[in-house]
Amino acid sequence: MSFNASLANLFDRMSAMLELTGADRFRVNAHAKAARVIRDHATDLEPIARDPKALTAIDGIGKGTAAKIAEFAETGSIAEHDELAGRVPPGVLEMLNIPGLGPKTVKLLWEEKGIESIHALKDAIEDGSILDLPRMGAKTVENIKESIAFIESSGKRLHIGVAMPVAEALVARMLNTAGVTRCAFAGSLRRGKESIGDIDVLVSTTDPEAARAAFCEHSSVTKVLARGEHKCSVRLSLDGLGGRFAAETEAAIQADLRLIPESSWGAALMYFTGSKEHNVRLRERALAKGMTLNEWGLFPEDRNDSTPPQQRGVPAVASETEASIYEALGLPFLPPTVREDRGEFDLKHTPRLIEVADIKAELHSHTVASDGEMTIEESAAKALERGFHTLAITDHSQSSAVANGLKPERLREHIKRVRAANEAVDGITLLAGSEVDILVDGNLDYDDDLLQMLDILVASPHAGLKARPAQATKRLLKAISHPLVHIIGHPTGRLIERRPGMEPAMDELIAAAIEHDVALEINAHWMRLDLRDTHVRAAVEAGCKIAINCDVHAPGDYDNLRYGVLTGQRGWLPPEQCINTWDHQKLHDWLRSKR
Ligand code: DGT
Ligand code: CA
Ligand code: CA
Ligand code: ZN
Repeated sequence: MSFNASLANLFDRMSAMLELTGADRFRVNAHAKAARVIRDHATDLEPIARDPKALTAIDGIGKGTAAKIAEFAETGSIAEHDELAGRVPPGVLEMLNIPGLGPKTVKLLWEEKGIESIHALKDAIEDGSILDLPRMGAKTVENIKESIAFIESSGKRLHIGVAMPVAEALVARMLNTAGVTRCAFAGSLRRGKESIGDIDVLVSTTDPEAARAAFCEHSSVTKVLARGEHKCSVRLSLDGLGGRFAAETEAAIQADLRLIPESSWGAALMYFTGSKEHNVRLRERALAKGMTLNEWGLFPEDRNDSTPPQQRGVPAVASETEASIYEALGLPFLPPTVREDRGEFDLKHTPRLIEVADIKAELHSHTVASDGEMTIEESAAKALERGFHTLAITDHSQSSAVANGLKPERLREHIKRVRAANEAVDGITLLAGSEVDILVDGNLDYDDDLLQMLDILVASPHAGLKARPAQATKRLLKAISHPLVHIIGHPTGRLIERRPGMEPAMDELIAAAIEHDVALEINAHWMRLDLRDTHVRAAVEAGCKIAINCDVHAPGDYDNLRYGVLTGQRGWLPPEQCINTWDHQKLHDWLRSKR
């Protein structure tokens, strides 16, 4: 694990342990915030760990946090953490992973019943002794039991590419149900996160019972976890859904349906879209303006009443649309993909972020010549359907033997074939390129005279992805500085939830990419999404060119584009900074400038 990731985990654990030991809110939140800032930081903090000035210059890191980072770099641990860990048994911390079980309840179980592990919790449920606790009814206990079973059976987050089609099918089904006037998904999925804990669906309807039935009684539902007046929760089977990689690890997902009065639609959509951190900031802002924000609406504040305003018939200042609430709070409309409390509250206008419709070229694709499923012509037809003006054919290079990489002789032949296909096909320009392996030493996988013949060169790391960060940085910097390289493909080589990939110094790569006029790729495949959102953000701020490519192997891969675009949006990517949005002339001028 990287320095940043280990450190962030420690801060997360400290925050949880502080909460469990009854520390004040402020300390709990400060540690959680530090964890988030460290995890999201695009560059390795280790080199500056002993430099308090450099650390506190980072937004969200104060003196106290900086001292703990230095301590961790120095000793490999943090005394405060070890002290807390001496007081909180690890099994108690583990109980926090059970969905629906918050710190308050875990604390109660621990202090009142001496329950110190999930195992002990299961025993207390089995023998019924858990029911002695205040506010612990049979229903609550049943839910906890279900949740334990759920984390024991899966517990994993789902790839966005698996969850999205399921959510869209759900929404379509609800919209086809009698009485339904509105339906949308919210949560992390609407924010376009790379992985999804559960699917959150909101619905407005004149026939609540029909909506509940449509949601809970569908054939894909394997278990109804709750069927209440305002909220239903189900577990869905994903058999047959989700594409190439889904089946083995991702068999089930939970989905929640919330029934929302139409007049509160905007407020509910805002609340359940999150992120939680964004919501906290919104509520603070409302309070500062003398108002109260909740999932029902934005209300004038009247502190002398403890009943929520909507229950007293207080008219909302705004509630029907998200835009009206942002406006009443003095904010521009903030797109869901930026709602992470990562600086969006400083925006003066709604940012124009990249959209799928902006993309005009695919610059990374494979054909039957290496490990793709389509011929050059078949892939070109798909790209044409999407309205692209350019498709780059970039089959694998010789070292990628498992992917049937092309030996120099075959590449020469292939270049001729692409050029001939380009002559034969109307309406689109086909480029003869290659996805050239960046070898472990940073050299490229063909000689320069052969590389020079290519219209476009995507250089990607495929092997040796466990290299130490310094090694990885050196390797990638060498490729970036190669004068014939246009794009660095999936720069870290990570696979989400399966392989961490390399952890190069992203700031150095970005600076070098700018210096050498190279674009860094967001690989749109939902297993990769590499660059990841935080890397994109750093690259965008520095002014680095970005490519969004589908790395096409099969016809359906063109449809992954939206996941790359969502990742771009989460990095605040404006269209003009993405080379795939450029018109034909501009793109080809740039490509030729490197020949
Ligand atoms: P996930 O499902 O883990 O990928 O992440 P989300 O963001 O979809 O989280 P989820 O499903 O627990 O809740 C959906 C949204 O509801 C979340 O983004 C913000 C809102 N929400 C849920 N619980 C809280 C809370 O305790 N406080 C606040 N402010 N918002 C919450
Ligand atoms: Ca969710
Ligand atoms: Ca949820
Ligand atoms: Zn590729």
